[in-house]
Amino acid sequence: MKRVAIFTVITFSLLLLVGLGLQPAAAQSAAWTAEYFNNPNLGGAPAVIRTEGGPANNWGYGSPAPGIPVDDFSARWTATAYLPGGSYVLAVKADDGVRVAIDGVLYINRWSPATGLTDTAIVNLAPGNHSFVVEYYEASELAFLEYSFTQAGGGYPPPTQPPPAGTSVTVTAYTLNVRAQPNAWAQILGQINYGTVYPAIGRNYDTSWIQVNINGTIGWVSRTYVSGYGLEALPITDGGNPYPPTPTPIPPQGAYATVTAYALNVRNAPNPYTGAIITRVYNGQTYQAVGRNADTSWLQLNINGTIGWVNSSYVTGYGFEALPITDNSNPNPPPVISYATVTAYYLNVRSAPYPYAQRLTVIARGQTYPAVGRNATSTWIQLNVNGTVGWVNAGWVSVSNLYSLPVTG
Ligand SMILES: [Ca+2]
Repeated sequence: MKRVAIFTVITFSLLLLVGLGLQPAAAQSAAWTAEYFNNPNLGGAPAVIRTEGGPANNWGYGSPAPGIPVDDFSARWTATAYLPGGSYVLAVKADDGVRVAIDGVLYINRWSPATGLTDTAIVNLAPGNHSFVVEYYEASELAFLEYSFTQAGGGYPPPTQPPPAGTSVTVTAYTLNVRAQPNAWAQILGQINYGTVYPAIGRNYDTSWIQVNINGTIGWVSRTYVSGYGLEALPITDGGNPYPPTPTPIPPQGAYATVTAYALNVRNAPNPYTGAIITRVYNGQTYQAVGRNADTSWLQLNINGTIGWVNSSYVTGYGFEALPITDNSNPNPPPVISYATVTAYYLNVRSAPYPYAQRLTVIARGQTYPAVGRNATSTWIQLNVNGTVGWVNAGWVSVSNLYSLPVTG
C-alpha cells in the first residue's frame, strides 16, 4: 500500500456507476461472488470471499482486502445471469493477468504480467442463463482490472449521467488518458472511458487539449478524443503557447555581401598587390559590409570579427554605395604616363638615387620600363623593373614625360 491513487479510485468508482450503466448486460449488474487468494495462481482456499457488484476495480499499489497482500494476489469472480440472445463484446484490461470464461468457454486468456493492454472477444449467446468466471492476478506495482460486457452492434449508448452544466466534453475514445499537462508525454493522472461526460474548464492555446474536471481532479485530455461544443471559447489555462511560432527574421540592417566567386581572397588592404591575404571566403557565404573604397571597387567586410577587403566584382549585394569610405587609397595604380628606355649597354638599378647605393638589378640597352618617379633635380629616375622599384642614372635612359613624374627621391 505504498501509494493510493485517489484519482483513479474515484474514476473507477465513477466507471462502476456510469461505465457499467451503459446499457450493461445483465451479468454485469448481477451480484458477483469474489474470491481473493493470497497467492498469484488462485491456489488453495480463498482467503476472502465476498459479494461484489462486478470484477472491475483499481487497487493501485494497494490490496483488495484485509489479509491479501498488495502484490502476488489473485482473485476470481463468478456470476450467473439471464441474458437475451445476441452478440456481445467482452473487453478487459488488466494489470496484470486476466482470464474470462463464459459458460465454460475461455474467451480471454492472457495470464501474464501486463499493463495497459485491452483484450476483447465477441461472444454469441443464446437467450437464457449464462455463467461468468473472471480470474485475475496481480504480480507487482499497479493493480487494476477493467471489465465490460456489452451488446454488440448498438454502439455505446449515451451516458446515463446528464451532462454537467456549462461547457463539457464527452469521451469518444474507448479509454482516454487524463494528463497533468496539455501534452502527450505528461504524467498520466488517470483514465476516463467512452461516453462519460466531464466539465471542461479550460484549453490550451490552439484548443488541441482540454482541461477537464474529473470529480475534483483537474487534468488535460486530447481534443481529438472528446466531443463538445464551445470548447474554443474556454479560457486558455495552460499559460499560453508552449511552442511560440518561429519569429520572422528581422532583415539585416546595413549592407551584406554574398560571395559569388568559388573562393575569394580577403586582404588587409583594398589592393590585389599590396594587400596581404588574411583569409578566404567562399561561394554563397554572406558577410556584413562595413566599408568601401572610393569607387566601391573594394568592400570591407566583417568576416566573423575579422575585418578585411574583397574585390567587389566577386560579391553581390545591395547598398554598398551608402557605406562609409574607409580607405582613401586609390586601388587602381595611376596609369603609366612615363617610360624610360635604357641607352647604356648595361645599367645598374639601385636602391636609392645615388651612385653607391645598393644595386638591385641590371637592365640592358633597349629595354623599356615604367618610370614612376624622379629626384628633385631629375638626375635620377625611379623605375619599376618587373616589380622591382629602383633608381637609375637619368643620363643613361631616355624618359618620356619626365616632368610629369612625381618627385619621389
Ligand atoms: Ca501489476
